[in-house]
Amino acid sequence: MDKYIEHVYNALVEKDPEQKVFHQAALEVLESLEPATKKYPKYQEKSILERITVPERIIKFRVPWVNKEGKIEVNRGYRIQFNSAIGPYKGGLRFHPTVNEGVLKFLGFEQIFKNSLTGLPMGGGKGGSDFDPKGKTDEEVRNFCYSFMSELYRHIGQFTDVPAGDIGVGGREIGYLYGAYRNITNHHGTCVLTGKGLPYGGSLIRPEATGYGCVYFVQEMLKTKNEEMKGKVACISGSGNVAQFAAEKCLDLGVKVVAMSDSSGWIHDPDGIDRDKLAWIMELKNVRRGRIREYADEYDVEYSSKGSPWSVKCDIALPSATQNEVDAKEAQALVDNGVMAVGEGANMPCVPQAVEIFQKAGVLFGPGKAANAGGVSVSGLEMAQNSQRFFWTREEVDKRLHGIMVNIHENAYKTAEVFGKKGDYVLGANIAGFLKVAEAMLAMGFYA
Ligand code: NDP
Ligand code: 2IT
Repeated sequence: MDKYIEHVYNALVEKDPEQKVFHQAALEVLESLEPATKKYPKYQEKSILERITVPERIIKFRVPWVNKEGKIEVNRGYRIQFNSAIGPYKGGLRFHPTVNEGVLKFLGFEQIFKNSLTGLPMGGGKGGSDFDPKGKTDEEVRNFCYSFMSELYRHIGQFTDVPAGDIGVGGREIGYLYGAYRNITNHHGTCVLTGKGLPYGGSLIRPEATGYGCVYFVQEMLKTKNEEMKGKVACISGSGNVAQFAAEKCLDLGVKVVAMSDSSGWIHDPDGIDRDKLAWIMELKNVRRGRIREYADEYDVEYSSKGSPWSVKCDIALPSATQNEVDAKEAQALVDNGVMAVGEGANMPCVPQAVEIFQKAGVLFGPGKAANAGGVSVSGLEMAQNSQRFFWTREEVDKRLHGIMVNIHENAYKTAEVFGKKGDYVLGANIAGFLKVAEAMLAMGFYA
């Protein structure tokens, strides 16, 4: 490893030794930036890597709320305002028991480069809580969201920081959070959150955007090998927001989806999850809030709580659940079964060894910060529509989303080529995302 990169990485580990998942994300980015920092010494001279790896601000607060027994529970709340060189902080809120400062620093750090790749003026941020919405009543979730917002409201705003959803934060939670914001501040705040419901300022296609965008990105990767989506077989992990709409776009493009999962297990449907079955899954997950195991009972297919969907033979794998869900063994199984393309719907779902296995085997590998950038892109489009006090049609938003994903692909592909690593989308996306932010930081002097 280059001395400068090593120095920056070691400092991060030394400062916060327990933040393993953040170190992992930082190392991947730092290693791939080496050709850029060698080519442009100004980044080292102006300490850009030292600055970009430390959040501008971390807000950490207690969230007391009342459960259904009337007892007060307390969770931790966070907002990591990582980098605002190219625009207001932008990124989701995650509600999951595994949330801590290190997890949110990893996600906020990724978001800087992802948001830069979209071409829209958005900085990087992330937030959330170790609150677990699973199994809670609507009232409990609402109580929690109100309390969470009663601190967060003073740190956000259309020109400051614009949160959205992530794991455990979907339409229901955004509704409660927005309601709390309005109630506390007595104004609508133009665009203080994205992923809003349509009746109160949301954008068409925002719920679909991450999944659709991921499939558009894979489609672009396949084109570089003169391959098309039609007729391919896909495995998708997760059955939440990203997974559901990745599956829907696969169906639109003639791809057969044979596996999906949740945190308890996975189903294998060799006949394919068709539109009716997908609608059933959406109702199961978004309304009844049930488990994917119920699909196996309903459609008489195989369910397993052991292993993962990655043992099923497929052409396209779309890990869309959570970080580090695809290990080296699973990556090897996918390669042995002839996988052609992997698109990370989730943030960093493949461990570094898995990425290496895919790349060595010549599998097209689309890293999350490029492949799943569709969600935050349409969040940016939601902000644009809100600022105009106007809305665009479904077709208009989808066309813009598609255009953005094509651009991100081209940018990552060409950047990798320029830096001598043709086909390496990890390096291409990291450098392309970095250059814009670094130039903005240089232009603004050392406060940025
Ligand atoms: P959801 O909460 O809607 O769905 C998450 C899915 O992943 C569920 O099926 C969940 O299962 C599963 N899951 C969560 N944690 C684990 C775990 N530890 N092990 C196995 N499965 C797990 O979240 P999203 O679909 O919004 O997010 C999925 C991924 O996509 C995350 O990595 C997120 O950061 C990323 N992402 C999301 C974007 C968005 O716009 N929503 C944009 C870009 C990236 P269960 O229900 O059992 O918990
Ligand atoms: O990881 C992500 O890009 C998101 N959760 C979406 C962020 C957003 O602001 O829409």
